[in-house]
Amino acid sequence: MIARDSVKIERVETLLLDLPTIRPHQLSMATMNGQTLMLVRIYCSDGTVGIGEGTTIGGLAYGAESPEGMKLAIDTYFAPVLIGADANRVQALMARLDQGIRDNRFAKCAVETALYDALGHRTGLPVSELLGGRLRDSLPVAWTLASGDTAKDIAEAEAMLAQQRHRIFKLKIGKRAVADDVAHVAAIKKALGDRAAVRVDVNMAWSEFDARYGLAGLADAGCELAEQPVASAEALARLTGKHAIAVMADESLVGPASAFALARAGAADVFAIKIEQSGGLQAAQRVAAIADAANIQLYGGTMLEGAVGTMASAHVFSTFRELHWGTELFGPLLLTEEILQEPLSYQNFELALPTTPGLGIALDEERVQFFRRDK
Ligand code: MUC
Ligand code: MG
Repeated sequence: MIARDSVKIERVETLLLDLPTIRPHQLSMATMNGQTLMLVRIYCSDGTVGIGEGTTIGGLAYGAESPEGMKLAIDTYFAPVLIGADANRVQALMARLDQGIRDNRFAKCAVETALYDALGHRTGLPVSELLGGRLRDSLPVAWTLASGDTAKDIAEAEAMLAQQRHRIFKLKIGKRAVADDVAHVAAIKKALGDRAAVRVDVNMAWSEFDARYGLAGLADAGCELAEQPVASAEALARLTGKHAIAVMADESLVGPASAFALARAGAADVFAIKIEQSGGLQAAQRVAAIADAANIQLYGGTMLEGAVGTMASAHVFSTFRELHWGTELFGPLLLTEEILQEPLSYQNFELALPTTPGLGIALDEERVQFFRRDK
């Protein structure tokens, strides 16, 4: 069935869900004990409903948008642009939103996800097909070790290997002295050996001087990749290619223009592409195109989204030609509660992509209402 051009957007609904995490998740800038999902639902005149999600990490600790702020922005500024508009013209709608609303990349991503989900239900196609077509049906998924304790992290990694859930581990460092962090990473790599890949995320915590020393130590310890060791793109450029460890940009990568600047400066071996940081699904594909042109390898990143944002990311990442470093789409596994009718499928170290229309997931409405903040 071809999408009809008379379908209008009738209603936009936003809600906040507070869900606990399975353990405290320690990053250099925040410790998370829970995650807030901002869900958006777009109701269309043909009866289709699309869902999207916005999240962040540690309130305003990671980026300029909070879940509460996304909700307010969508209710007040996005909804009047969307209501009455043609629901089939996703590109045109996103262009209109970009024209009238500056930044707000996370909120735009949530809305674009909902528009594509609805379009998928209308046309019978998965979101990955609407985005040009997938190249893979499942994606490797890394797990983040961030308990703050070396022995606990090793035990957690062993459990993940035994369950065949993850064999790539990203260690959150940057809170302790550099030498202590290097020792922590070395102990974990030594315990896991060739059974697992070990990478780190410093979340910008190091000075350039710290990084010169830290990257050398990490490379010696067998750590294969360091994500955003320093804050500035200039310092990233000076560090890239200096040690036998790949340097990946995360916080510096905030959409296509930044991707172009990083590529031109030679500031990373790898891009951690996140759909929210990019400003949406198509924007993430534009970032991937710039990486492709610059021979920069790709990693599918997360803002610790729940199931909706995770599946939107998976559909986008499945369309990338190259995905050398896999993904970290484990967000739903960090939460204690399920909000889908059918949980996502994590098996044999990979996340499976549904072949059903839209995102291919359905919310469990009772659970959504139960965890809703503003009942
Ligand atoms: C980040 O900085 O990459 C991704 C995985 C994780 O544990 O935290 C996020 C944020
Ligand atoms: Mg990161």
